[in-house]
Amino acid sequence: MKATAVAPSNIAFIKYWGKADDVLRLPLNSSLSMNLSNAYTTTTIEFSSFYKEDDVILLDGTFSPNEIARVILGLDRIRKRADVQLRARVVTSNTFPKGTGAAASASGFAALTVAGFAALGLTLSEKELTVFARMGSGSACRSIPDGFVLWEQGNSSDTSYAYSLYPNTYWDLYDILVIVDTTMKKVSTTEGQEGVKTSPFWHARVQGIPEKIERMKTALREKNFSLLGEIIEEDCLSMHKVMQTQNPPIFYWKDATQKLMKIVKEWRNEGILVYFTIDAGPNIHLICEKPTVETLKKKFSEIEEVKNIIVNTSAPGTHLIDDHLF
Ligand code: 2P0
Repeated sequence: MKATAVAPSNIAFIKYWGKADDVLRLPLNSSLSMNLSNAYTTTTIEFSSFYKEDDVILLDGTFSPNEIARVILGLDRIRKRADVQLRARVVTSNTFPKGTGAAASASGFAALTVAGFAALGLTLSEKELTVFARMGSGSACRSIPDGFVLWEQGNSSDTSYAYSLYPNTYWDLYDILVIVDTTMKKVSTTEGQEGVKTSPFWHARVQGIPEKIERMKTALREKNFSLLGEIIEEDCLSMHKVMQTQNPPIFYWKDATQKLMKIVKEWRNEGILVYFTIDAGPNIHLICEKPTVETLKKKFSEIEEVKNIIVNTSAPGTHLIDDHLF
């Protein structure tokens, strides 16, 4: 009754911001992402009558009481589906610290879902696994399938799920996560999204998403990097415009973030093909193809605001391993 899963975090090229249903975590729009090879969570779960209550441990940090409660709710959904009452021990570890701008809730709930059902001996379809991961954290559903993933908005729990458009081996794309600030964000993504409809721009953004997804699919199909990059920046800026015009407004960027955004444009003018995207935090993801990675690494050494980088390529989805954490 023990299983261990490894789940990648993912970076959204077209982003999820705002829910149509807060409890089921149905999104206001479809989103599209790439799994990250060097930002992942490993989770071991054991269900046993030996445990009198759920025990949730993060090896490389501490969970807040709210985070533990959210994990236990995830365990409850798994128990209900499997029709068991057993309590569990959950031990988890991330390759990246919290607050770095890689989504720990995405990889965390993907790993919890896959390890949890496997530990109970239940085999679910990939689609159903993405539905359960989504109820833990929306973006987690995108960490279960391989490589380049589409999360269909849907209009019910069963129709809002994620699937792979292309495996990770399809295109050697890179995401360099550039850390400029490691302080924890003050507004969680769950809280932040509650105010989405107070922005006068949310509806316009959501309305434009289906067309943007079609353009992104074309860019992926044709491996057209500049088209892909343009859409990535366009959607990042449109999401942040919504965040910044909510009431109360949320401004995740720091001076260093904006400096990097400008520098990326200058680099493009110099002929270096790189585009940026930013999630709910100050750190910035630079998207490029393989030949550009070394050039960028040299450039970063000249920018004092760059504290660290995590170089990711596209990764497979969540999978089970035999090497347990306890
Ligand atoms: C994304 N983000 O698509 C966007 C970009 C943040 C900015 O998905 O409330 O942590 O757990 O469903 O999944 C963050 O949202 O929110 C997110 P919940 P989640 O990657």
